[in-house]
Amino acid sequence: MTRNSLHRTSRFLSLVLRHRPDNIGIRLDDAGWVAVNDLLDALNRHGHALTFGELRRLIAGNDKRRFVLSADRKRIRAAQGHSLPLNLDYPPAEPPALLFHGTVEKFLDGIRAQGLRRGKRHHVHLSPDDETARKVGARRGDPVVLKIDAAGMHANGHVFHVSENGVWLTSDVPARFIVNLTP
Ligand code: HQG
Repeated sequence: MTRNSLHRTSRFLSLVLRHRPDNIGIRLDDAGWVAVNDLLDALNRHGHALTFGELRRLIAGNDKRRFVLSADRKRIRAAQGHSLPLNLDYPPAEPPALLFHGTVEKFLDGIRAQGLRRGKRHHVHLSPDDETARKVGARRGDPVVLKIDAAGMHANGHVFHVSENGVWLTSDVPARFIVNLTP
């Protein structure tokens, strides 16, 4: 398999494991897992033939570690980013003092008025460092990085989770906890 076709399959896998398992006729369990064998069979039937070895290469080579194998390597799921109503069962975790959110200028008025909202996703996504947040913002244009007083939120009862691939998740971020949101 070429790098290009692995990349294409990886994007398709994001779609299937986060949003549309029905596209290839599979079901995810309540925590987003599916048996690797069932997934490979279904991908085969839908024009994305893949061996287990290629799947492992795809998982290891994924820039954001979007996919995770279970410890026994029999099941797979997306680490985060779902729009399906699942419970990823990440335990609550104590966040670092500061977290970062990458966005763009045009969203700042909305963020000032409402704080960070999760929209269609399960959570607001926060990055552990400025550089990662910059990349997230750059998906939409000139990035603006917001600094979040995560320690302050945590002290005020906000619950955080951290995904297997290091994304910090929380339900919403009230504007008062955004340290550098200029009026
Ligand atoms: C903005 C990618 C107006 C928010 C990334 C963001 C991430 C508001 C956009 C993951 C707002 C939502 C998630 C408000 C938030 N008013 N705009 N009140 N509150 N926004 O894509 O964080 O490649 O749902 O700033 O790397 O950009 O998919 O969230 O710009 O980890 O693995 O509304 O997606 O990962 O956009 O990205 P998104 P996000 P993957």
